[in-house]
Amino acid sequence: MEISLVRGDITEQEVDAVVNAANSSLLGGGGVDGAIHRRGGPAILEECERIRSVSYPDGLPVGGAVVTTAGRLPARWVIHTVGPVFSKSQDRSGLLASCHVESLKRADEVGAESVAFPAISTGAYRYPPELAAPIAIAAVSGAGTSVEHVRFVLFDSAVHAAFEDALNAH
Ligand code: AR6
Repeated sequence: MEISLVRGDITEQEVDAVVNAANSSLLGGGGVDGAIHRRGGPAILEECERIRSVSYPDGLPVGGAVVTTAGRLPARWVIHTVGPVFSKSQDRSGLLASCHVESLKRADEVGAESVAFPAISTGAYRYPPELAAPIAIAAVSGAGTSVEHVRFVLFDSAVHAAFEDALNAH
């Protein structure tokens, strides 16, 4: 698998699937989630609502992932995952790793060969990028997936630098 890093906007990526840093409701929010629903249009939300009512009436658990259409985005699918909120007193790295592994399982199920990830949990969920980046890189590298290209799409320079350090150290 090839892992690349770019600075940019996840909604503009021309890949098979983009990953959404969602919340358990799957009904939208700010950050990556807001941008994906805004640019992808209502088809994504409709499918999320259906998934909620059929499979996850209590919400998608942290560390889980589901796949929907990408609506009007250049990608074909959106994989929605729920990252952990950072905690100083509890190690939630396993949940953050699970987001990546489960997302790649959904990608395998639909046959996506290229997947773009944002820096899950490093925004509203306050995970320090220097902790999140090595977890994300290790989880993706060890996932045992058929996905050939993983692209981390980082919005700001500090997060990009943290991922660059983690990739170099891996
Ligand atoms: N493209 C790429 N990265 C982005 C974009 C974008 N368009 N917008 C923000 N980022 P966040 P979380 C970066 O908050 O921490 C939502 O309300 C951002 O700078 O999107 O997992 C959900 O509904 C940060 O580095 O996700 C949840 O309630 C990273 O993406 C909650 O936020 C993740 O920031 C999830 O929080």
